[in-house]
Amino acid sequence: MGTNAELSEIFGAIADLLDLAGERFKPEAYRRAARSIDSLTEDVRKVADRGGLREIPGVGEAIEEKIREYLRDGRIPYFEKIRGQFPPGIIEIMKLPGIGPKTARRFLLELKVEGPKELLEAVDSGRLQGVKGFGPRKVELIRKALAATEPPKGRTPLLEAWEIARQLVEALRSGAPVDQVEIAGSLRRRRESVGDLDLLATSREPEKVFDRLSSDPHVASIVLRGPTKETVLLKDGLQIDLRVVEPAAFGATWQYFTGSKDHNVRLRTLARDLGLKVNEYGVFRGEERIAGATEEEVYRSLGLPWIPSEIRENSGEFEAAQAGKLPKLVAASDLHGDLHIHLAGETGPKDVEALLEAAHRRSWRYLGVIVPVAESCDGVLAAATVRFLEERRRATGEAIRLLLGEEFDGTNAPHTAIERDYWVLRGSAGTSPPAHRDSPGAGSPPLLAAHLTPSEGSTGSPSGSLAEWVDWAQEIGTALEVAPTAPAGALDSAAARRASEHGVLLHASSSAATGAELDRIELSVGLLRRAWVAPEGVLNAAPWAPPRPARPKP
Ligand code: DGT
Ligand code: CA
Ligand code: CA
Repeated sequence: MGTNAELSEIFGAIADLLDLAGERFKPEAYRRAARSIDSLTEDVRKVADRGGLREIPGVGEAIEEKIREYLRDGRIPYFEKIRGQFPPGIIEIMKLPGIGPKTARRFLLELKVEGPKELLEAVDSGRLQGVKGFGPRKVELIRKALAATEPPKGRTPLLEAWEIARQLVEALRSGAPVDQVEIAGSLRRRRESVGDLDLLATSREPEKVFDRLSSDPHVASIVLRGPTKETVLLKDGLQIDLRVVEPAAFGATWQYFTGSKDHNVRLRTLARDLGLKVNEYGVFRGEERIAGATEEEVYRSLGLPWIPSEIRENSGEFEAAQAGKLPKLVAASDLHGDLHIHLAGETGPKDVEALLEAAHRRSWRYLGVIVPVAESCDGVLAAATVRFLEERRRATGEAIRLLLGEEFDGTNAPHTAIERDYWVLRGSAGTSPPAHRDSPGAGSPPLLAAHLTPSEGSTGSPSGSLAEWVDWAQEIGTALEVAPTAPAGALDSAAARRASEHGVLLHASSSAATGAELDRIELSVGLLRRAWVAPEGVLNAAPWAPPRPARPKP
């Protein structure tokens, strides 16, 4: 910045601070000087050297002195003095788009608000309501201005992103003139975390689709809107990219925005070798579009079968596709049950009924509820729930078999209240697997799976010990569990791929505690698909006879 621009900025800031202080005429004098200095064609230092400062419109004795101070010392004490009279937070507020010093002064005097955080609290608690000059529109603008100042959000865990995406897709499908709405990007690839959310729609009226998105209650601010694209930020900072395209290009655009980047780069190279060009609008031979409406068409035009989105990472999928050896990946419809439903203290018979109903809608054959480690059936679960479970479990001719599993962390003593059907080992991914090969207690039911939690305090993947767990599971013939949230350091898709290649069965769990949460199993399935796992590699995908307590009653 040149000296002129710097000085002009300082005088502008002084004017704002004087407004904030409630001064009546001084602010305008400083603004006038700021404008004149900014539009000077000569460097202000030269003007000073030839003694011409007072010729600048708006520069009187007081301002001339401040310019000289600045040229001499690089600072203006008066500026520092008035700035020091205010809480720094109110100066931040004053700079927000659409607010300004006069409004900030009212916040300070009438509401005793001193910073952005308190202002947001005042907005949220309704304290601004009824204050003169702050109608609902203005309040909403203030809210969105405050939201835009929040630091950019880091990556969002898959489960969180998926839940919000499902709501937005539903809102667009039911509330906007769209033909098709789909999820793209890393969320469609079911990456363990997503940077931003990419959505894609076809519509003849993109404006209306964008209007629907921006008016959604989750949306805090609009970053940009063009003829085919809108970007918004949600209240928690997650960014949404929505594109609207014509149906003839839908497949090509969906393919392009699903990525990954590495997959797309490889696809473009392949096209070039065939004398074709591929971009987000289609596959072209010269000027002629030869594919674009569907993804199948796009891949077919390049001599490839359709490649499942979860494995589009340029990690072997092209070689497999070209050799006709793409794996048949497990799908949610292959599953026959879930062996890791969470039973917590509050879970009552009604919740179990709702879970059974949801399982029934999926045509499942069994549902395994797990008593978590460190919680005793007798102590935590209501007696009614335990009785209910017992009865349902023993009932014959049930469409869905209810099983009871118990978590074991290597130390907890088996509970006595109910008879369990199987064990699940809860192990930390950061530690070595237990030396013992048997499930707890001689003659007790089988150890079906190990559920690995991230090692405490770890952020990275403890790949060394994960490999040990894979060996262990292979050796004792136990499955490893994948959950809808794969926090850093737990069994992620890379580790699951290694395990599956070693012949270890994987268990796709929903970790649900309610009927509605059973849908989350789709994320575990997605993680298994990313891991290239076929139905044969999945414990709960086989038409499998659920384990029954084999031992005689003592
Ligand atoms: P994220 O958001 O970081 O979790 O990952 P993605 O894969 O969703 O990345 P994003 O949102 O930046 O872009 C979505 C897709 O769009 C990306 O997977 C591939 C495609 N794409 C975006 N920018 C480029 C690019 O510069 N070159 C290529 N080839 N593809 C791109
Ligand atoms: Ca993305
Ligand atoms: Ca994006």
